[in-house]
Amino acid sequence: MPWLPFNAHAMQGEAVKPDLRVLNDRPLNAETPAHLLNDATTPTRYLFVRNNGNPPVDTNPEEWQLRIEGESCVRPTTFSIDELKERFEIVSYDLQLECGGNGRSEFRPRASGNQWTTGAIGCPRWTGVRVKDVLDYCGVKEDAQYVGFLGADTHLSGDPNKVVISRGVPVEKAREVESLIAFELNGEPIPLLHGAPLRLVCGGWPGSVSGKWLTHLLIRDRVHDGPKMGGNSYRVPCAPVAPGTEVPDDQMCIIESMPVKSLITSPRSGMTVNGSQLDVSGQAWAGDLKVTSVHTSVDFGQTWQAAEVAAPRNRLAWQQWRARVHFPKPGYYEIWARATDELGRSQPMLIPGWNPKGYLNNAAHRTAVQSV
Ligand SMILES: Nc1nc2c(c(=O)[nH]1)N[C@H]1C(S)=C(S)[C@@H](COP(=O)(O)O)O[C@H]1N2
Ligand SMILES: [Mo]
Repeated sequence: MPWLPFNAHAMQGEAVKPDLRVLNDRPLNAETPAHLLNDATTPTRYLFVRNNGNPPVDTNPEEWQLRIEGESCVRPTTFSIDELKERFEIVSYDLQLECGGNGRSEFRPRASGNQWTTGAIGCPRWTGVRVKDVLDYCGVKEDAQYVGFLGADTHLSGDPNKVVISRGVPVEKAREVESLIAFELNGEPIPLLHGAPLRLVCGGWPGSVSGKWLTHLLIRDRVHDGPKMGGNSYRVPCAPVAPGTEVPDDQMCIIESMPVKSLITSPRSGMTVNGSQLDVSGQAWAGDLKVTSVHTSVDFGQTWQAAEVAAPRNRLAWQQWRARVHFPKPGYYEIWARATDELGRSQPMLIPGWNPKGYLNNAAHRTAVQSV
């Protein structure tokens, strides 16, 4: 989608993302049905949208400025987008973006917030410059701990002094070669809903660290303390708790890498299948790690078969998998898929560790088919 001078399309999620399921239209939050996530690289029209505030009105890329500063920045510097492009190497990666609250709708007691089912995930192609190169140019002091972001979106309250969200990542994550200050999504200027004209992308971590409408990177001498870094936001109990427990603030830990997870993207749930065999495919990802295997079951987990799993297109990209499943006789079947990461951890079949805001639900995905 070309850059538009006004945010005319910001309030029209239906028009811009006609295939997504809208969970909230002010601000727009919309998720992708599993069967539309079959592509190796997620097309922009199928990428979920998660907005905490209102997108900025003026996102002219020619006037946009990115300011690098903070206690642990040696040479605070302001860049235009053209200067970023001229000074630093431009690179592209397929990077997974998954909302920390993906799967929230299944937690009991319920967690407040967007009731995401399975669709707050995508793996599109991002183009930009490396955060690392920009940090090196500006100088990072030895005491640096975190890189935080500020964006130009505005608070829903209308209060211009309120920051919508300002999260960040430890310096080591920011310095990974795949961590980008991106200006293109799938080869086009980033559209307004996804953070035009500039955003941070740190794949494999909760989507909330990938700041949209990026105006500032703050090199901090402490764990970044912007809005949504504390309390129950993007934090989970450091030790497991019983569902419904009120957890003291000092016992909550910041979510880092997302856990292993997978989706069945074909067949679409509810299909009728002719014959006794079916080709099944999907995506699997494991935060900072690789997926080493995916298994499928059509007998409610009594037996499992190994699927074929492709290599990721690059680190932090999801992996396509496929399998041929067999139905012993006509009838109703559920296809279950379960991925395992490099450390041997696989997806639970049931909802994992309850937490106050309903993050990190990586329970296995299931689809239903009728074999005739
Ligand atoms: N400035 C800003 N950045 C933001 C957000 C936001 O509301 N404002 N939402 C975050 C969250 S919670 C997620 S999951 C991702 C969603 O990115 P997308 O809308 O491009 O899919 O952006 C993150 N970056
Ligand atoms: Mo998110």
